[in-house]
Amino acid sequence: MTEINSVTTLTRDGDVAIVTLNSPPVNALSANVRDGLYEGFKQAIDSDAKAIVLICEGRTFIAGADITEFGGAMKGASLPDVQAMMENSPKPVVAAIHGTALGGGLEVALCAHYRVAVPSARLGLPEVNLGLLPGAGGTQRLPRIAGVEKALEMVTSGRHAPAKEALAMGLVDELVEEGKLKDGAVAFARKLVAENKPLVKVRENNAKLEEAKGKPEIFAEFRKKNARKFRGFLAPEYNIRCIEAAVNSNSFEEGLAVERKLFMELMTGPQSAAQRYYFFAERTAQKIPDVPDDTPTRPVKKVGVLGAGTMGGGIAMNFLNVGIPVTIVELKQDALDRGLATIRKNYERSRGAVPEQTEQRMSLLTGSLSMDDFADCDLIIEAVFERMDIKKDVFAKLDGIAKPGAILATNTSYLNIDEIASATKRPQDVIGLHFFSPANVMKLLEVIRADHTAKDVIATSMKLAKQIGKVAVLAGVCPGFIGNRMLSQRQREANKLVLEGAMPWDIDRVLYDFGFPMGPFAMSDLAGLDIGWVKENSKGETLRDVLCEMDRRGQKTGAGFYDYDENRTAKPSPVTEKIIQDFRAKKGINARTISDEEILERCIYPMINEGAKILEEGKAIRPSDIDVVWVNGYGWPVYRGGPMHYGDFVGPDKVLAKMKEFQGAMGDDFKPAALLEKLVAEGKKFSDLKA
Ligand code: TC6
Repeated sequence: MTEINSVTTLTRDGDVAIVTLNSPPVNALSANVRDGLYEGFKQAIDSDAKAIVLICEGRTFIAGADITEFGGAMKGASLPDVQAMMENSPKPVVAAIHGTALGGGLEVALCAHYRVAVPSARLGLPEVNLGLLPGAGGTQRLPRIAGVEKALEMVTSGRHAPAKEALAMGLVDELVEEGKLKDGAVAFARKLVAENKPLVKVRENNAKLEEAKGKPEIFAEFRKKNARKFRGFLAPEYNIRCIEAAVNSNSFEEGLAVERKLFMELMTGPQSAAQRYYFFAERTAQKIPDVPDDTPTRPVKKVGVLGAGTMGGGIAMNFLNVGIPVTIVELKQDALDRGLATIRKNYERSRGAVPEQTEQRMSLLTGSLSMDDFADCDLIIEAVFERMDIKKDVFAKLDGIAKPGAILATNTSYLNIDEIASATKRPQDVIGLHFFSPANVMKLLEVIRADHTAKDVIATSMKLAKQIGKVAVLAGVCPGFIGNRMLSQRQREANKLVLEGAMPWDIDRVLYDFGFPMGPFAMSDLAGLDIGWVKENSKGETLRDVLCEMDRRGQKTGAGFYDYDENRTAKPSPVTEKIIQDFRAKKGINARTISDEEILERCIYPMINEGAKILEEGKAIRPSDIDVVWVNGYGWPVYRGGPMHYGDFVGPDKVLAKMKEFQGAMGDDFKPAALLEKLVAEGKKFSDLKA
């Protein structure tokens, strides 16, 4: 065995040389790995071996470029040098793939002459999710193997294709038995030598590109079909342009030059910076300083859910999906029947639904009318009406029913969890698990730590969140926690702006153009204006009161802030406009023209300011956690990183100056957070704050 460097070895299996990488956690292409590959291949080529296998130790094949190195100075062998060394090898090179071959990892594998993989492996070019494109020849080689249409789909979705599909695409040449990758790859390499197979260079294979030449409609249609999905993002369009260049260029090198230029543009732009920041933000959110990774967790083998409404049902589905049995309890038989039927319907209607799977999941679900049936549950989540007296009553009862050590969770979106916990004699077992509606779809889970919540309860909740496919963020107890607390700032300003002179559709348009999937008024119409509205208490004092009284309750009644046609297409409503004008007149407000810039600043800066208050009160661990909440739970465009990243992008000094200006003109809704003042005074940014 030759040790090439700290992460690379060169060994022999008879006449086959084996270059092995071992650079945990994911064998990313750091300078060290590139150096090891370059030198390893050089020595293998110079040796008397007849073929060369590239394989990785640990959980995965190369999972991509080392993202932590982006933006810094390039050190070590360059990736193109490594690729050229492999591709020009006079002996067959075989990449042996397990785990994932992603991004730069797949681009390396595409410079091998052949690829083998175990069935559980996945292959993809996910750079688009980092606001990038595969800048090491991926956009030029993938269409040469998989064809233009498949390549377009792969690079713009970033999807990880399973090995079997990769085999069908031609990305992989042979599947080898799970657990026997090295032997399989060596045997494959030997066969190549014995049969004198050609050294296939993907770059020379133009047949699939020829098929797409002179057919610009392929690209036009692809753009049109995905316009909504790609809206606001630069990277998908740049990826498409690279594949267009592959088809239209006169040589591989010409296409490669386009790829390199567009890659650099993305790499140095703000969108990719935000998306790369966000990649690490999501992973950092899982780290809780005083609850280390090795904190013991409690086993959760059975879950209880109180309330079979939309929320309770959605919550239950998360656990059924991963094979955890659920007992769901309702007060009345008809509500329970409705809840169970809705869960079944959701399964039956879901994409790719398979009847056996639906039955299997439903078989894990037990409906009951008695909370006593929670006695054997390890975790009980209540999703009942948002009223403190009701919640306290529920928790007092759960205290009497739940087994010792069971976790008692509330799905409240704003109530004080310390107070809820005080209804039990085991506040250490009480935690908030704030799911977002629809709970079986939305990725975000706010995990709320109350004063007495035990560390192992937090560790268990974070781990369980990952198991059910959620992105969990830890928050402290405060009204609305992280997400809704900041949302209320935006909502307040949006409502004020309407009174001052903007129309709901003006505000929605500005926020939509910023990158949100919809603005606050379209959102209200979708959710229903009458959520939490009680007819008997309505005094016609707010716009919402008036609209609800007129039975304009949102999309479901065909009208709300907007008018809707039969396809639910929203149109600005003259009725709403008149109501708003009357409202202003009644209050003696003279409407003024409000610029788009003011709308954006009024809606967004108070959110950033509130985020700063949340941080100074210690209700979020770090600024990036707040960003994870907003990207996953509220549709904040990931290419803007999140509100706190955006605050840094704009500049905390500019946010502070505007808050002061607004405060002077409109009062203390805009009172700057002490932390914001402090950051500006010290010339710092939110990203300088360490947890
Ligand atoms: C590219 O290749 C561009 C090429 C152009 C040519 C110039 N770099 O996700 P996990 C860390 S762009 C550095 O929790 P999993 C991660 O931060 C890249 N670090 O594990 C975490 O660290 P921590 C294209 C990375 O098993 C640890 O590894 N490639 C990288 O749930 C474990 O990660 C991608 O976009 C990296 N590339 O999922 C793939 N990747 O423990 C990105 C991971 O200190 N990676 N880390 O917190 C993934 O999608 C997933 O990590 C995974 C493994 C599917 C590989």
